[in-house]
Amino acid sequence: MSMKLRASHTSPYARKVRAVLIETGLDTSVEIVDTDPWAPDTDLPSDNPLGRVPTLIMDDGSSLYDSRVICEVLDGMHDGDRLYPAEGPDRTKALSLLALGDGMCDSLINKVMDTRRPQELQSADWQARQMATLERCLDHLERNVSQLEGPLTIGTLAISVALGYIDLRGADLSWRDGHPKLAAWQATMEQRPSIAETRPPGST
Ligand SMILES: N[C@@H](CCC(=O)N[C@@H](CS)C(=O)NCC(=O)O)C(=O)O
Repeated sequence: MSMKLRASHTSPYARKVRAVLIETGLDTSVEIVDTDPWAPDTDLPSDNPLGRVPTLIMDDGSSLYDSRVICEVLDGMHDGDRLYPAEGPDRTKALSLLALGDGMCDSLINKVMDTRRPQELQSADWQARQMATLERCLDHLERNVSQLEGPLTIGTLAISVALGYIDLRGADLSWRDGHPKLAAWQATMEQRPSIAETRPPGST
């Protein structure tokens, strides 16, 4: 084992990569190195100038980021069914779902980071905008839940991870209320080892 994944337990982007490692059977080939990107003395920028997790350190010491690139490169390293479909409508659909899942995480992180600022620097409007985006995405997924059916892709994994991130950081949304089809879909996803074994500590 010589590849290393710099990741934190709570990062949804890192969770997506860890789920891909399990789905592809590559989890035994990559060592997870716990990294807090917010620690003032972190050496993460020496591997990734963005200073973000996940960052994959390859055999030759070179680094890969961000999560979408890491997932696609890992997907080229195994012999099973591809999580990134070949060119065509299936790929377009998978990449769109991937963008939706990642974008939902972006919005929730934007909101959470704002709540961590001193009260006088916080913006209620900004926080409300992020939550409105999230609600809109949840409603969209509920209406289009059939898009999530079919073979597992990087897109459906990303949506499942995003819903898990709402359980961790946006539990007050009670997203399952009002989104019963999406909740049922996620309950099935939660049976998969890649989702069950990567659940962030402290999530519902
Ligand atoms: N688009 C990136 C997002 C990565 C990201 O924002 N990671 C967060 C943790 S959840 C981070 O490391 N933030 C530290 C920072 O922005 O300084 C990806 O998909 O990998």
